[in-house]
Amino acid sequence: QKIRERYGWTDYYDLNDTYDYLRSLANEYPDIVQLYVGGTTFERRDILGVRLSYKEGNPKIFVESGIHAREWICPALATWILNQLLTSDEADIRFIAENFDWYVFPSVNPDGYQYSHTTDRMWRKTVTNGTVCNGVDPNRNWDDHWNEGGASSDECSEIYAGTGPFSTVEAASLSATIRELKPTVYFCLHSYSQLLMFPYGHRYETADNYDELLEIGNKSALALSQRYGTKYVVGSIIDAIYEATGGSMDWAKSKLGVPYPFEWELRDEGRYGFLLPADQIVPTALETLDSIISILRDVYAALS
Ligand code: PAY
Ligand code: ZN
Repeated sequence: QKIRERYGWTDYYDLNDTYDYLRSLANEYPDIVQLYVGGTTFERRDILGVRLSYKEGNPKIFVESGIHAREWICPALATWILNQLLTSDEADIRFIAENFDWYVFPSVNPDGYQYSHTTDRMWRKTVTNGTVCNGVDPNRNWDDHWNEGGASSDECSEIYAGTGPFSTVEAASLSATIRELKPTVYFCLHSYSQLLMFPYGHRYETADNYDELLEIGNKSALALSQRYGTKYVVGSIIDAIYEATGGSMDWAKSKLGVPYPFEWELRDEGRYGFLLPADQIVPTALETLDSIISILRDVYAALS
């Protein structure tokens, strides 16, 4: 059976199906969607994404989804958004589709994502052949205040930062792509906890446009809550959840100067946690898109 007949959002799909779905979009919409290889992995997979663009000269949005393997709602949400951008008639969705260039990577930790499907559903990190333990936390391996708190030098830790900044091929290669693209907006998708966060995860400084990010974030969380009453807490990573260093969003902000970075910790608050039932994919996606639209309306206004 063809992927387009098989793939949907009432179930979770593994890496091959997710990548096949991206390939099918590039086939069906060749003028709008092109495959984009964002990097490579320890097991020599591509970090595959797509560029979606309706016209020249738009500001760029980079969507980094699934950096943690077990957060399955994230790749599902990323492909759902692509489908909406391509097929929806709603004015708000057409607006964000046509006035931004989207670079969407549903699973930036593809080895880990596949491992979480085949071997260990609760896998978080990358896959490596470590000396004692497997994997690096790919959201602690970026070159910004690397391993300066909320990260670990213990190979067996869930928040193992690696042997140095960008020691993983995943973070190194993906960061090179992001540096080349220089996006205006950087979205990270994680689960769970229902938080909308922005930089920083460290305690050394606050974002240069902290007040603006907080205001945009608060409006966005309000927009998200309108549909089903889902409550999100808004704040910097260190305020909203905990200290964490060497994360991708902090790097994008401090080293690339990306003005509008946001990160969602999607549903839920812990009842199901990473094992969010598939019948919550669509409601999660709908409310999250409401919050994305709110942010992008504000960003568009701020840029014009
Ligand atoms: O930079 O995103 C950050 C730090 C916060 C996240 C992290 O630890 O990387 C938060 C956690 C995540 O999504 O990975 C939250 C979940 C519930 C967890 O695994 O602790
Ligand atoms: Zn995560």
